[in-house]
Amino acid sequence: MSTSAQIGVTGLAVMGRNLARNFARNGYTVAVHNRTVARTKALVEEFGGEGDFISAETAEEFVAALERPRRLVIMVKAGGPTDAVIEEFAPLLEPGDMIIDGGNAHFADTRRREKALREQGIHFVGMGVSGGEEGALHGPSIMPGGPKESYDSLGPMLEKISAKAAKDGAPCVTHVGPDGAGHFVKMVHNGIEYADMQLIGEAYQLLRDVAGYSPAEIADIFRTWNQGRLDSYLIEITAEVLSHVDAATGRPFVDVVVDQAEQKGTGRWTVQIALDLGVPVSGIAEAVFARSLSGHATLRAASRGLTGPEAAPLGKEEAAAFADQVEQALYASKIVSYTQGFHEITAGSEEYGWDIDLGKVASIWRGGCIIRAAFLDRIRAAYDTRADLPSLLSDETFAREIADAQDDWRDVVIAAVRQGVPTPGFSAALAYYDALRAERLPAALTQGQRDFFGAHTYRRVDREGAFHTLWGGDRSEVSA
Ligand code: NBP
Repeated sequence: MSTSAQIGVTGLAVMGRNLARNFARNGYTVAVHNRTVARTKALVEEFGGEGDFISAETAEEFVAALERPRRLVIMVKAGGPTDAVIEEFAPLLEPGDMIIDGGNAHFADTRRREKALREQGIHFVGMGVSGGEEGALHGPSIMPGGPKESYDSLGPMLEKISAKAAKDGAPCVTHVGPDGAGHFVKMVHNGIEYADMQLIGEAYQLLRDVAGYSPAEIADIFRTWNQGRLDSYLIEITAEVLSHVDAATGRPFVDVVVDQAEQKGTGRWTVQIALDLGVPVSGIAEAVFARSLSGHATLRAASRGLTGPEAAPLGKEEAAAFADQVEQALYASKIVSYTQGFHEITAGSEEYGWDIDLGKVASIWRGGCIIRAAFLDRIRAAYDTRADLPSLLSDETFAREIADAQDDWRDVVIAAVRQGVPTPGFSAALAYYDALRAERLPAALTQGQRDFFGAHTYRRVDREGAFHTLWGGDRSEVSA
């Protein structure tokens, strides 16, 4: 047993405990600490055999157990508790030591904390961790931000405990960028996760209501899709959930679960920040709103009597053909939601001067995290080919795939609208695609209206400058 630890973890609920075990299983000596001492004791009693742990009951003991420069990971509830823990430990640390916040912090909090600790010479690393408790134990996708020099010392340890991409064994961790970059990227990851799940949900609903398949049949369809370009963790677990039968009733599990989902934390932040940055993340926003709508039980009950088309399930052959079309629509919509998510990362990177490497971001999401997907290799390849790609849709391969998918994508949205199946994700993705490729948008009319009611001025297509039309007078145009 060593007397000094290479890393320490404070906050030993599910995430912290498993992260500490992961470090220990990888040969590091880990100091462990928790506000309530019982959790520390339980960890060492249950899992002490997995590696070298140094158990600390007080903050002073914990800090004393760490080799220098100290690496201290905080895994407590995000928000006030994280500030409380930083306030407790920072005075005990020395310049050059590192505080690593692995919680789900808002990136603005991370920026604030990094700035304050930098003034004390302490390196603060805001570290996004994805993959839940299983990931924390067996290998998460890790998105650390903070000073580059801290990564020189911390990176090799993170590379050891992180997930490894199935394709090439590369560690799913990289130094994302300064201060809040890591937590920002983790936030957008979660936003994309919301969109992915919404699109999968819409595909399921269409296969059920329009094609007339049972959950078990739909599970088989998802299994087939998982062999192709949609190969991903979320498609895989969707098949598992859909094929599960409720033991108590013998009914499909999905039919006995209340159809109300929560929307909180990072998914919502992704949309709020996108609004601040002026980035259209309509697919992610629709996913957040769809969850929000699902939770309005009273409103939904009051609206059930509203009229709409009756579902008329397709015949067997038509259903199979429709399922193929839904795969196309799902894939095309997925490309759009990743396009939007990467746009938000680009905008954040520009706004805060983070210089984020988008190809690397795609690369570290290939293992450990919820959105891990074969598809991310293609995104990485797109950014490797051209680092300044204006949008994923500008990549030749993705553009061609969307071109191939689009007739089916449109047919699916038409079928959904005709049959009254809500597909806000598919529809928003298609509208985004059509808006981007449009020669002219009605924003010109919007500008005319704004100039009419508020003299907000407009620009012209044929001349530089700002102009105003004298709407209340002779309607002549003046330079503004
Ligand atoms: P929780 O988010 O449930 O937090 C519980 C931990 O926070 C306990 O160790 C608790 O100590 C500690 N804590 C609290 Br609450 N207030 C404290 C305070 N004022 N001072 C010191 N410690 C305090 O734990 P979790 O689910 O393991 O998540 C940890 C972090 O990881 C969170 O930020 C979470 O958002 C993030 N995260 C979670 C997941 C996931 O799948 N769960 C995934 C990715 C990231 P106590 O034992 O004394 O009460």
